[in-house]
Amino acid sequence: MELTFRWFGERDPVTLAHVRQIPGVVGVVSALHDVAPGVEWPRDALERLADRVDAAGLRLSVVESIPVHEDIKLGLPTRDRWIDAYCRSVEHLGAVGIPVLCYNFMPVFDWTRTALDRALPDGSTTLAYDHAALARIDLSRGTGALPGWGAAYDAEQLGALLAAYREVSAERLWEHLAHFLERVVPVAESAGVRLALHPDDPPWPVFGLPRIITDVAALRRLVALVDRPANGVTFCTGSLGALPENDLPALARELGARGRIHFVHGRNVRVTGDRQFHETPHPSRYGDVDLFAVLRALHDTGFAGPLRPDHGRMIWGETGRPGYGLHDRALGATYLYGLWEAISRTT
Ligand code: DNO
Repeated sequence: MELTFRWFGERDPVTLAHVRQIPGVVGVVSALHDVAPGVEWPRDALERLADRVDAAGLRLSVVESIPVHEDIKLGLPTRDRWIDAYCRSVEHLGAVGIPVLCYNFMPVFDWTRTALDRALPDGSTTLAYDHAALARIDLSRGTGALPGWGAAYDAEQLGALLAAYREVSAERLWEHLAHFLERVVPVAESAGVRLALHPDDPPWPVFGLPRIITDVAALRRLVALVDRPANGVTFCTGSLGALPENDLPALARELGARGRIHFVHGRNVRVTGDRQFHETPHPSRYGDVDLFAVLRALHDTGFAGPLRPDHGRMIWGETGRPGYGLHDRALGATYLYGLWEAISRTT
């Protein structure tokens, strides 16, 4: 296992110097954050990013993420042009020596929460989701008010996208994913890049949009779509853990044994009701994810890829990018590193 940490580039209040001081962390997970979705990533910009990370005494282990253009997910006639651009970006990753690409196939919205500052009894704040609260979010003015991630749409763009997706059932979205993977997986394989599809977060439809990468059956179906080693997953314990029926250790064992887990996001959640959860500190006892059992399953299957602590709470008065402060993620990293050491030394 290679312990890594997400870094959002020069504008991130968490610096590479901070990351370098977290025990056990050797790799960085990052991206080019100023390229428009769909556009080919310039190789020289990737080289500069990798050099910057090297100069800090770390390595660029994973790109998270290259966004998949909505035309690809919608299956529009223009999609093959965007897929070509995606393939060129994947080739550039390979040329620069970045071995893993984390991406997602969620229509319009990436990870979604209904609160970014839910207070926990210990005085920290965390990210929370409640499906009933989601239904009350007004999208008529675009995504401006929505928490959490990069893409933003004004009212007109969002209205057009939501209307276009009315034609796309879950099965159609699967077909569009297959079309994408049939073209990108062979390119990734030749370039020496492993594709790691991130599960949908949360793992159910939001705002009437289909979401398909949600559970054990979906992940099995995904790896079978194009049955090649380069077609794998990001095993995100927090996303998958929001659905109580997902047996995470068993799934880690199954996909790990097949060599299809290319990246791991370690995070914990407490499920508080139907489609309702909040994020917790990483250690197993605080949430519903048994991270010890997941890591043991990964270890048993010989997992040697990158793992990063996922979202942290805001603690010790820190302010910053929701889910991506320094302190609690660093505690998470140390916890995951400690679990891995204990498992390694006792098996
Ligand atoms: C959230 C992240 C996601 C992830 C993308 C991958 O914190 O895990 O935004 O980066 O879904 O494409």
